[in-house]
Amino acid sequence: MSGVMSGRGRNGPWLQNDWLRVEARLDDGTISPVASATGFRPSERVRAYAELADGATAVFGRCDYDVQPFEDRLGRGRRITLTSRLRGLVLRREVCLYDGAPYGVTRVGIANEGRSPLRLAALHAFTADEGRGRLRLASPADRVRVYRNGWQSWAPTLSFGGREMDVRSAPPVLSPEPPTSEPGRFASDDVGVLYDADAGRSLLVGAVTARDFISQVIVDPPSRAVDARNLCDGIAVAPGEAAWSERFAFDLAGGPLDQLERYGDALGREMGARAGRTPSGWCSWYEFYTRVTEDDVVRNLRELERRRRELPVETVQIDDGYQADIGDWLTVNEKFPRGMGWLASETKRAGFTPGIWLAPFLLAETSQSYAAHPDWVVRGDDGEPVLAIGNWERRNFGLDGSHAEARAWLAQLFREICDGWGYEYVKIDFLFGAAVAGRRHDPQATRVGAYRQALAAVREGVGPERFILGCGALMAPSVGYVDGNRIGPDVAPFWRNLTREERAAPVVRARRPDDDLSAETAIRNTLTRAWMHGRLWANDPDCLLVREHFTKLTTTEVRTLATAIGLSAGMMLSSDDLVRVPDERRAIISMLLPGLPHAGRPVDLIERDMPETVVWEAGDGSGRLVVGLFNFADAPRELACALPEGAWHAFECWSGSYVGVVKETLRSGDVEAHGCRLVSLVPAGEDGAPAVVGTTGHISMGALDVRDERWDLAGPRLSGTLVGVGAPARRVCVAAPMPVQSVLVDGAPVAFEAVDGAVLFDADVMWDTTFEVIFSGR
Ligand code: 9PG
Repeated sequence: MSGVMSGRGRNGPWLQNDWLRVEARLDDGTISPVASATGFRPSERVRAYAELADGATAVFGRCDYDVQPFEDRLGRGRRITLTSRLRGLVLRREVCLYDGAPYGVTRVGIANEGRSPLRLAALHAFTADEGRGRLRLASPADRVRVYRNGWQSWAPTLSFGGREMDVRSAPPVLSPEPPTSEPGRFASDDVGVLYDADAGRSLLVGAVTARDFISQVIVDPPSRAVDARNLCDGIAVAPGEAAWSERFAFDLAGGPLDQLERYGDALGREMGARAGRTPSGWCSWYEFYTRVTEDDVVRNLRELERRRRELPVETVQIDDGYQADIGDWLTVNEKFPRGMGWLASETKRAGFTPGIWLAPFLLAETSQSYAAHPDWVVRGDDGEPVLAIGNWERRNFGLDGSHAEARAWLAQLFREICDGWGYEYVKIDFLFGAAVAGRRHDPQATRVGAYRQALAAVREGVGPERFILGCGALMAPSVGYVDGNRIGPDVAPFWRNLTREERAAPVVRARRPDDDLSAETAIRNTLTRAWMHGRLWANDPDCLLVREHFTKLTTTEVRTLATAIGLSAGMMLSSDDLVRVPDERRAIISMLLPGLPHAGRPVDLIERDMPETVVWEAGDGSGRLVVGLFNFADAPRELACALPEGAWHAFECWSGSYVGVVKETLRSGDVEAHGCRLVSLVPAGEDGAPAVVGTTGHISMGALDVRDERWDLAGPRLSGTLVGVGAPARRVCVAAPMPVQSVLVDGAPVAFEAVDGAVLFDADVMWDTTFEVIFSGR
């Protein structure tokens, strides 16, 4: 079939393409999507409705309809519009199918045909929850799995069993709304996935636009319900006017990870994602925190200059600690005697991009800015400023992005930071502050609308080319303004934040607490949000900490952190006092530079709260794979990963050892608690030709750090170039089906270790270095 077909059935119109058929009913305005290939029909009657602020609901009655071809940012297709006229208002629902996409897209609108304004509490665009509309599931609720996304950078994102408790979240940091407390009821932000394990079928519903409203997808397996809704903040729809929900994609094809990747593509396209650059850098926060001084930054700048080959980072970013107060960004404290402009020039002179942190959407109660402009913050019904977050031992209020003066101040602030001081990279933090619920200058501004107005003002001041890294940022509503975004909670120099009782008597917890700052929870989001990278922005998985001083992380845990960050292909930001980092630890940073060109995939994302298996495909025609196997348990365990067909040479990076030839399943053997295995897999060709199986120099284990690999039968010899990137000292593993006579590095013989089926040798690679493995004839 080519393109979307449409027709009229007994109950109403339908649309159909290769993936999906959607039937609409004219008696009640419901729709029923069914997967063309499998017949999967999650619900027979998916409703849409509007909730008014006075508690009334407006539901579809009998509908008229219209079917039209259309074209939008997601492609060409056909659209059904259902229209239901009620007393004084009209409800509309659009359903779109595309010629070239597996998902459908729907939205609901309300037009006011009465004489007084309507106030909107919520718009529900895709609700399967009652009577014949309830979800049809093959699995009992506890076998259903739910992928749950958080509303902002730091919010936990993970998969749950269908009867578990949702995250214990407290607004506004972890949730935009008070938490639900019923087990099995999940409030996912922007997008949610329900996976019916026994049937092997998956339903994704997610907002592909995020311009006006907060989108939540409530997934409730015990009630067999899904509800994709927008929180409308009580805005008024004036007589003669209309309001539309965001556009929600619904996808029944393939598995959860494919669906999330497709959803990310659609959201990125709809919102004009700025994705492409993935800078690396050094950040002052996780070593110096607010105590940071000018000397600390300069010392690290010099060290980076000295070690440019080993640590080729682009950006040196000063974090929280230079400013006089939250909101008073242009007043610098005494710890930076030469000023921030001087530091920016010094950073540039050393060959790095100067970066700086601000929390531009917060005003501290103690700041000069708040004293001068108390009308720029979001207020409650009582007229008092709304607390956005208590931090830095003071109350901090949310900036009102609907206030033109506040926006002008933002734009001017960033012009001074960028054009004036010379910063080319801004980390803008605590952004959710502009999206707290409350009263704003423009009563028609929604939280998301005002948030985006504030972001637009920052972008205006920063300019179109410079890099903006979001943090504490709303997710979908930030797409199009930020170049990078933090996708998890703060990393910490310890694995887990234990309570005092737990330190005294260690217990194995069923699940990690939700609001922890720790290496473990940072890694969780690094893996569970890897699909966002390159689609919505560059992912910032938060900093890599490798130091041996001022840390409780073990070598094992440091390697696990590095492996997760590296395989995510996100930004590599180092945050140690580098002069104190020993060589072997510094080599771990080097291994992530440059970063991978695309993200690895957490293939068991929906199966457990922390994915254990990440697969990266080189995608360069070599067939090479890199697999990360993670043991997040607190005791040693064996891990396994199903392999594509064929035989594979396997090499493990952290142990530097040749594993052998494996087929069907890669088994890790016992992996220590919090540990991982990083395995390079190269197809073992039928001809048995030698090949580089892996190196310990770079996270790609050969894909990016070995070039011009050549097998010469006449030698017989395998030759190539070890590229001068990554860790200087590295081990190289070559599959050797016959005895090796000698190994040459840059033309000189070196010692090698022959094991069954392979040969291993060490090379110091500062600059591109040739190697030759010479075999003793056949
Ligand atoms: C600077 C830091 C770093 C860090 C950011 C952010 O109170 N809190 O809930 C809270 C959460 C996160 C946080 C600080 C406080 O860290 O993520 O990278 O820039 O601000 O203050």
